[in-house]
Amino acid sequence: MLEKKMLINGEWVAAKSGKTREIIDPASGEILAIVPESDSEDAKLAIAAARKAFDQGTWRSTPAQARGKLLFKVAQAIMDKFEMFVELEVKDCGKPRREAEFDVNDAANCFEYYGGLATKIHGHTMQTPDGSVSMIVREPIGVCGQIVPWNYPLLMSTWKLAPALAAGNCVILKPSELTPLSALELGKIFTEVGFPPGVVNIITGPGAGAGEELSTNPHVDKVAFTGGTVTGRKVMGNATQNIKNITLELGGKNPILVFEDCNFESAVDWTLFAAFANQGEVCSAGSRLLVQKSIHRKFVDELVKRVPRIKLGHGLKDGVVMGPLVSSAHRDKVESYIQIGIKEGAKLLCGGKRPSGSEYEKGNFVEPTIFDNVDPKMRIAQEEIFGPVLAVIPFETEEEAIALANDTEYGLAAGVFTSNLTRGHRVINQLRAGITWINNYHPTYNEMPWGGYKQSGIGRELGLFGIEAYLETKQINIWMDDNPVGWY
Ligand code: TXE
Repeated sequence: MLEKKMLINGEWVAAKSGKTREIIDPASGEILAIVPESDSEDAKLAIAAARKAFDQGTWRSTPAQARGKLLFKVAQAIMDKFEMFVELEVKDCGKPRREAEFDVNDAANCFEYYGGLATKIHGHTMQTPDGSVSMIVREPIGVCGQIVPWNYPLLMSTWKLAPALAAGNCVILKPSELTPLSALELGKIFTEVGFPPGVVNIITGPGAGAGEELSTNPHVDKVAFTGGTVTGRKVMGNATQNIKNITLELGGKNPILVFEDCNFESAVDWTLFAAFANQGEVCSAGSRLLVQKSIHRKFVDELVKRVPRIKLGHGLKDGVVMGPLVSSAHRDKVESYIQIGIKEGAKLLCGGKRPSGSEYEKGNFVEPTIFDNVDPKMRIAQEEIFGPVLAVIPFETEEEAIALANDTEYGLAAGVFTSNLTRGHRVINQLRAGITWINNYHPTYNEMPWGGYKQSGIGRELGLFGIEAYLETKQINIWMDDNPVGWY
């Protein structure tokens, strides 16, 4: 079994307390590795290392071109270790191989994208009424605490690290305590390609302790968090103590709006993908299907008919397209929501239970589940389940669909299916969501901003917005007249 260390100030170290945690393959129950269980003391050391690296200026004064080139090297190194990262992501968090392959490619592309953007950070000059020369320059924010979840361990780490480093910040990344392995492998790459010590620190361990230190410590200038809304609220509360810059990417209860004039085949396909990709453990998962009454029956029948095509199993096995949930605790949560749905009176059309068979006995599997006749006020229609559970709500009119779509505390993502693009656009314009799709669902691009309205978060990741989130803005005014101003 592999015993891992974490990365602080360019050194691979154990937790000061000596505590460790077993990392488990959620499909097989196999112990994959043992990692340090850091606490606030370790986090303080990592913060001090990042602070020193930032204040000494080595990284932020490294020419942008050189910073960009190092990020290109990270991208290349990820591709050189492609198969290792794919297997690690599958084993660590339970996703199917083809989704892990997408993630690893996307992570490399993201480092490349921000490597390119490093040289495009620039300010402005402004004309002023008194003839002084006024400039606006962009600078890194400083020390950034970055806290990421377990559903896309490599990709979420990348979305945080790549823009922050391109902008010249120094970082402490804390992966989820459940899935730290790909982040530690990324750490190796950072040291191999030549990042100076302290610029990237990676600490493993739980939110209480290490995570809280990152969001409260006064030497951290920014905290960037992806995770559940409940935890996000805590992180935000902690960060207010010293007015940290903050980015939050939180949960969702995202609607898929299917109109009677949709391309039926395509809408069915995308709906299944929206709901069940990555076992539904996706912040942007389409977890509420709003379908027009005239096609409701036919549409739902077709979904149910196709569900058996979703083969569950260990993500490395041929043909498997859905893995287990990340932990037994999380499966308990998802199963409790299924029971809530049944008690609330929703009609269980398929799934709702664990698959039978010896290959599933040691894993946290739950069958793809569809509830029909869901009342919009039910908990399964309002709360984020974060598993393979789709709630179907029929509607009559466009106005009703829009009202239903907006009727949750979340505002992350939404999809609309219609052959009438005018309608599609009209509907999207009225949806309170940051990521939207017409006639597709889920495609994401490193070049496009990612984030939500309402309680789905604050700020945006990716694209130009993603680098903005890691930059300060300074004005410099240069007086151009040698004569004394003569004010007094
Ligand atoms: O995530 P948490 P959990 C949702 C989903 C899920 C629920 C709980 O609904 O069921 O959240 O999942 C760190 N201070 N999402 O408990 O707690 C933690 O160590 C600082 C949505 O696993 O949000 C991990 O690194 N950090 C989601 C990270 O926060 C703290 C992805 C996320 O954990 C902390 C995952 C604290 N007090 C879950 N407590 C999405 N939006 O993609 C925990 N952490």
